[in-house]
Amino acid sequence: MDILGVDIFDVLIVAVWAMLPAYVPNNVAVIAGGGAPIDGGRTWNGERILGDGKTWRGTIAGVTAGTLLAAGMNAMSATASDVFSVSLPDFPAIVMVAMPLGAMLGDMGASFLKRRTGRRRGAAFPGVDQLDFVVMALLLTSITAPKWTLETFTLPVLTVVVVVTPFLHLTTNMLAYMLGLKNEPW
Ligand code: CTP
Ligand code: MG
Ligand code: K
Repeated sequence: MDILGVDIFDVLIVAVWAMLPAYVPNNVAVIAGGGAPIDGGRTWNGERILGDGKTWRGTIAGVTAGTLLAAGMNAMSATASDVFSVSLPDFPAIVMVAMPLGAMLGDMGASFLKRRTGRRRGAAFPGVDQLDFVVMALLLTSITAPKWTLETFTLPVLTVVVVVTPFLHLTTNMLAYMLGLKNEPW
């Protein structure tokens, strides 16, 4: 289906492909998380800096998984491009790290904001929860690989990312909740 001369299915495939190394880290952190919190239990104005939900183990596992995924996707981008009849991007080495690291930093930034606004661990922060990792992932790739970011995230792709990510996020978190992996369905 074409909208303004753009095939929306092609755009969707490119958007999900390009964002996958930023989507997966949060889910891996949920499975791998636990152990020492990044803030070491420290507080600021009586509230935790980040809280027990942001751990070293979850963060390192998330970034590692996202990086390995991007490497694996590079190995199969030509095949996948053939299968979907659309040109899917490779991830430059710096982007292989910047995407998952940005995603984890965005999630951490959201926790920082939650603690500053009286939201306890696990509290929902609608809007922020669904897009924090997208904003930071794209900010980090923009800084480390500006040309690649501009070429990959064209206006149609970026629009689809912003619209589709909240739905994907809500669906995966609901699934993780039903599987008993997550404490809250958001
Ligand atoms: N997790 C982790 N390290 C991270 C992110 C997540 O260990 N950097 C794990 C934690 O076990 C966390 C779970 O994944 O409880 C769910 O992640 P998230 O919903 O982001 O954390 P919350 O527990 O809801 O905490 P917050 O309110 O700070 O978002
Ligand atoms: Mg949560
Ligand atoms: K979160």
